[in-house]
Amino acid sequence: MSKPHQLKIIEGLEISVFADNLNKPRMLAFNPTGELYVSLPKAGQVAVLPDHDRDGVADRIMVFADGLDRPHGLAFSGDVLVAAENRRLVKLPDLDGDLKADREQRLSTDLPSGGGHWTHSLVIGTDGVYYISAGSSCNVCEEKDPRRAAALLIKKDGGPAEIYARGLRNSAGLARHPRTGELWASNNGRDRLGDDLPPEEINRIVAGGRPVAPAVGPDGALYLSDDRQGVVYRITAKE
Ligand SMILES: [Ca+2]
Ligand SMILES: [Ca+2]
Repeated sequence: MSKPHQLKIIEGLEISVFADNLNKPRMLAFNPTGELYVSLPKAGQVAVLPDHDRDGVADRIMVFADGLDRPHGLAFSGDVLVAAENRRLVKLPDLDGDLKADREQRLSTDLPSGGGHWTHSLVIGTDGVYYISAGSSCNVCEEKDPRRAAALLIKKDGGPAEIYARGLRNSAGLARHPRTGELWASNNGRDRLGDDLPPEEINRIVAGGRPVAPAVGPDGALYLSDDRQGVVYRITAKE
């Protein structure tokens, strides 16, 4: 485990551990009935963290899907979980609602992979299309593959990944504006200059032009994953 770091939180908010002992947890997504899903790329799994007694702590950690290739981005299309793996985009329907995926439906096998920045984040547009981040293949270089350092688009019914926006070195965080539907993307800058350099940016992606992601729960709390500590935190307003 890497060195623990000090968490800082602004006045008036409270942070607590929602779930721990997770293997490098990354992206979070809530299903329509309020269960939290987390991707565990190193384990090749997606886990679900139900909190049915609503005490602000996950009741247990359940494996929802296993044997995946570095699943990272998660999003719900209705009540069906969609996961962006290293090369593939897959739907993982849970037909009987037992919090275990029953089958795998392939949407695309066209995600660029190899080199650095293998994580693909995922957002589903209001029109059902899939927006997927594809980071650069290297730290600081002239990127040769035009589909790297980009946001990609896959049509609702699946198929090839087209370029949607360029000039995004590594957009680990993608989000859709709840009212306008516009895509917003964090951009992680170059490595090895320390934690504070270069200053990072958040981009609003305009059509034709451009944390680890948090998730808001049905209880109004904010949930954040910390892959270095293996923890999902829950943030609420102080009573
Ligand atoms: Ca609980
Ligand atoms: Ca099931």
